[in-house]
Amino acid sequence: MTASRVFVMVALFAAAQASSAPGKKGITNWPMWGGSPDRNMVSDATGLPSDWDVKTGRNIKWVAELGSQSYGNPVVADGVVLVGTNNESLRDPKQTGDRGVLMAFRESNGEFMWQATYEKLTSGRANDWPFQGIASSPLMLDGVAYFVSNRGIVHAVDIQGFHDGENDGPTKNEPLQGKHDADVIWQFDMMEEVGAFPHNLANSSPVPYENMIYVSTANGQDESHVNIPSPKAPAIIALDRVTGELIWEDASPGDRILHGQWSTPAVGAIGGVVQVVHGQGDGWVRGYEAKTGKKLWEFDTNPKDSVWPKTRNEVIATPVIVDNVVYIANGQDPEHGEGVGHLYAIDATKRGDITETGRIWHYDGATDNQAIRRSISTASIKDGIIYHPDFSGFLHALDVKTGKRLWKHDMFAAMWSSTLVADGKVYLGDEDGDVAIIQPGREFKLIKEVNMGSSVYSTVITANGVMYIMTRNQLFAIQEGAQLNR
Ligand SMILES: [Ca+2]
Ligand SMILES: [Ca+2]
Repeated sequence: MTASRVFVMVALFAAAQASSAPGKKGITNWPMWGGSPDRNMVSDATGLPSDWDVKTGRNIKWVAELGSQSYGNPVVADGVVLVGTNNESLRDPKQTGDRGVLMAFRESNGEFMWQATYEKLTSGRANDWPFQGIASSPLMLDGVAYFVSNRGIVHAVDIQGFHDGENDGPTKNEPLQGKHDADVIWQFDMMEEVGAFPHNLANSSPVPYENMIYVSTANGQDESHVNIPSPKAPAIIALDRVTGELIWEDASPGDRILHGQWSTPAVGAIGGVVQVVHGQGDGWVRGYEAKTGKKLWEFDTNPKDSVWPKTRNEVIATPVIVDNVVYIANGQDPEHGEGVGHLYAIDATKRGDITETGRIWHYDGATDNQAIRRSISTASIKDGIIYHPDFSGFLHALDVKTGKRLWKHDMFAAMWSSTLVADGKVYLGDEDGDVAIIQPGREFKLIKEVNMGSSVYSTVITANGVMYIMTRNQLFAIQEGAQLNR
């Protein structure tokens, strides 16, 4: 990565953002969780398959082997695909044991390029759950990938690694500098620098605006599930993406964190103000002025009479911003099982406590047993319809203006993943490894269901005409007309 290339990429990204209006997304790159800062899980890609076969290799372009558990959703830019996984598919005998791993593959053929690996924290499952690997979906921007490791460290690394023949800085003293090692640019340790105490695992997916990236700290309870060791540590931070320096932070949840903080932030222009919107560990969603970190509004996603953990939930899902409205569901750690959930449309042009004033609609699992259950999934909004999965295995399609249910589909398996709406199809994977392909619209119609042979906790993405689906242990590149010889 050279300086001149950075400037070219900055200009290109500015142009891409200016035209980030619907119509371009996912046709070329998919450089972050949700494909764009608004996190809306839609793509305008065309020519995507509605059928493939992992056994015969029909419509499969390539397959890459991952660890045994993979939660860092794929992203694609600059000819490189990045995923987060664990170290159970050992690629370097010098880097053994339980580690979080970020793997880079060549987009064209799935060839392994490089990896960044991180030993587990010695504090164990309180901060860094065994074998969970890297759960952050990276942000790829201007030749740099930003992600959060299992050690609660925000890393900036060169997307091309050492394949460009340069050690990019400021960090130049990497202990491993082989072709298959990561070229680190900078790192920011959230435990050391802002006192964050990640509960079970740090997982945030960074989101950009201008010179900044925004990251959730995962700050939460200790293993007692009673004590919050670091109530003054921020829930969200803004870092300078060139230097890695802290620009602003906010610790609104304080000692009211219910459990952990695993929601990832979104960015969008709302009523003329660019906001960062973040679901936090006290069950509230908050909007900040992106530039300054000034808190603009806050919204409680739980009824006032709800009680943790039975009926009161945290926010793990990512907020989605479309036309000045924020869409968010609440839920709980999958370890807590099923329960009632809540899905909201929030008018984020309002200010202050907008729990009442900002509520456009509320799709309520507490009063309507047909409505949403606890959810950790992110919405897709397209053509006046919001598609939203829940952890109990139901996909809900609602009118986006009224919040009224159009249909509900039972996948008969837990869902950690989110929908992708693209090319006249809704793609959705579940814990049984089934990927449903559904016709978008006001009436339910199943086109096809394909089994991937292993659980799908990831969300389907698209880039350059290819779909990517990550199972627990493999990454599939899926393309109409491709044939993988097996
Ligand atoms: Ca380099
Ligand atoms: Ca370096």
